[in-house]
Amino acid sequence: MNLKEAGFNSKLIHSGGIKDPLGSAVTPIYQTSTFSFESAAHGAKCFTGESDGYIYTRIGNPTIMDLERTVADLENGFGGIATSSGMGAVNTVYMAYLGQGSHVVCTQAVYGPSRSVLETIYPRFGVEATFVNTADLSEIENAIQDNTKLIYLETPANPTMQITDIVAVCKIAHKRNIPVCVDNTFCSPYLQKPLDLGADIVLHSMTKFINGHADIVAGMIVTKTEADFKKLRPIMINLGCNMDPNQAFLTRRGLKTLAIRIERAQANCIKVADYLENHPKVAWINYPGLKSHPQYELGLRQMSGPGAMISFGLKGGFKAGEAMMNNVQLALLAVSLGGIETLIQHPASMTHSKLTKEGKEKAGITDELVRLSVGIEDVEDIIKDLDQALGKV
Ligand code: LCS
Repeated sequence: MNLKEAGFNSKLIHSGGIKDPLGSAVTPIYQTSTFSFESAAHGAKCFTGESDGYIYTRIGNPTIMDLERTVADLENGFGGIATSSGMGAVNTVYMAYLGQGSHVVCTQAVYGPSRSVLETIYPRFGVEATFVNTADLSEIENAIQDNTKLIYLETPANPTMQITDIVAVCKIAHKRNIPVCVDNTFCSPYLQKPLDLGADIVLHSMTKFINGHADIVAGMIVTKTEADFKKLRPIMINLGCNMDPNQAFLTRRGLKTLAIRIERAQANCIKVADYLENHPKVAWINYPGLKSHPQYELGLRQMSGPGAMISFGLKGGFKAGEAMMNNVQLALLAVSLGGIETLIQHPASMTHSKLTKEGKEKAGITDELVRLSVGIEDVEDIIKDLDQALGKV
């Protein structure tokens, strides 16, 4: 059967295509740093690319390649480049497309470090960044300069859940030959396929939904074209932010259940969002599955489901949010997201704490904002836990 034509769930289980010579049903962990060549001539051919043999794990490894091919298949892309972390993927993209004298337009509410590296590290190398509300297309149009080399989107954005219209942004960018990269961490390819919507590059913190078990830190870049793949892969290899075979094995295992995990977490999240929206102590809530979300219609168009992430504010502001976070018993007070367990955290003092005060304000990361990643526990227990914690506010 041609897996390219198979359904998403079949791809989750069977994509990868690394045949083990001993018939192992699961791609084994090739825990090796280096691979022996059949001859000196074979080794030389591996280096020129005339042979596709393995050389050295930083350059390529069967366990890692199995995962790279799988995620590329799920995203309908040309190829995948696995990285040691989501930030490894983000920086590989920045390094590949940005250089002395270039400019990037970036969603203003993105994962804190994806933004703060552009504010603190890249200016040293002559890279300029403009952060805009990418939900407003005119802000993107106005921010584009002659030297803009990349448009970087995160949608839904961490932690505001703001949605950017990928199709519309790609039209604007491609008229000017600017590539578009989308951080698809909050959705995973199960809920959103940016390459199908016109993006050139998609990346993930696989630490989140793709692995889903809170036991791995990992990243992935998928490109639509061979040209972008060839531009990015050597950067990852030479930066040394490659994945490790063990990490790849666990991520590939976690990925097999992506669809059923997201279905369950999302079903829980819809009920939790409904509960929070109707709670008298909740001032506001951002969840793409609620009609009150300002881009509810756009979410329906570009995502196949609203996902399992919520941000909200309590009427008592930060003090109330703090009291709630300090009183959860089932949920963990922890950063990260997209795992099987429910997590609650405070972006302004945790994941986005390195942003400037002004940056946080403009991005809508207020002190009162609390972020919730809904897990796959029994939803009655999640709600009971939030209810008792809110009772102590
Ligand atoms: N992109 C997004 C959207 C993220 O949420 C994160 C991590 C990254 C990239 C970076 O990935 P990492 O290197 O951690 O694998 N987000 C985190 C968060 O919200 N809480 O803790 C980590």
